[in-house]
Amino acid sequence: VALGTEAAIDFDFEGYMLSKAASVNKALDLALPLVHPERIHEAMRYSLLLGGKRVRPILCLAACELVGGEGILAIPSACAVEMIHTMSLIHDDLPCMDNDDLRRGHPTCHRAHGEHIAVLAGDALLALAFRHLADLANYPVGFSPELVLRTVAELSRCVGTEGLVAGQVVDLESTGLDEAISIEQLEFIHYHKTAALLEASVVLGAIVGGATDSEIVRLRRYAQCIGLLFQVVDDILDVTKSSQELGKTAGKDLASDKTTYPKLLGLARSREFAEELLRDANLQLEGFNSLTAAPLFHLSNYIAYRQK
Ligand code: GRG
Repeated sequence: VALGTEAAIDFDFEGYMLSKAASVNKALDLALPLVHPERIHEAMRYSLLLGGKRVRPILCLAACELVGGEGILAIPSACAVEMIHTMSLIHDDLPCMDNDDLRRGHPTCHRAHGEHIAVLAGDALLALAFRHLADLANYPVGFSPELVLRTVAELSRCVGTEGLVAGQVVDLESTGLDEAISIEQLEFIHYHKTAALLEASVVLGAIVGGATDSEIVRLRRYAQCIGLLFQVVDDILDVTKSSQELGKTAGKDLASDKTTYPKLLGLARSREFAEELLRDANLQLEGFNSLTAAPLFHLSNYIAYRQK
């Protein structure tokens, strides 16, 4: 793979992920104290603080440092993107959407706290994300309000009908249909449901880190590639995992009514597509310092080669 420089090879990716996740967890804990009314704050803290790989906040911190910013500047953005991610998971799990019982190895928010509280916890996390992001008290004295405003504009765009909500609506509309949806529709869903927030995560980090417009263009493209890559690999793993479990050649996903890449393209072509997306993602990192690009380079490889 391109960019396999010595610096990138030597990089302790696991240590990096663990240490960044720890600083994000600390900041999230402080951003959401257990105050009155306790019941709602308990539910919000339950979903926000209990597990999660923190991929989005780590992308945000890594992008900030990549463009030469101090990581600390991206902490409010990192918290905001994780709050949005968590609220989207809470709402996605609700009985009126996916109706899931488990999330991150624990009962879903509505299972643990009741449906009415789960809806409100999601709403409140959405509001808190923007409140936290826009509060100048969360930045060093004298930090540019204009940059903060740009992050608010970017994040709000990725949440609504140009982002997460659009992806979710089209996904819901295409569930339970008799025939498979087209590759264009499948891509629309993934670009909006998954890639949009990954994109906002790197772009927010880049903005507060002082990125140039052309750096932002490249990082945006990087995030779109890894967002789609995440889903293509997910679909491939679904097939290979279940065929291993069942001892069959065709896994559960090829038989279910959900449209997936292996269903539309076949397994071999889906693997090739994943390789293309990985190459394209890493190509965007060329031209940056390979030492500071190492975290993002390893993150895309981790997404591509993960086994679960
Ligand atoms: C955003 C206003 C608003 C409403 C929500 C429900 C909804 C609209 C959107 C659904 C978004 C969704 C559930 C997308 C799937 C994203 C995804 C890839 C989740 C898994 O991410 P990981 O693996 O999970 O990073 P962890 O648990 O590690 O954080």
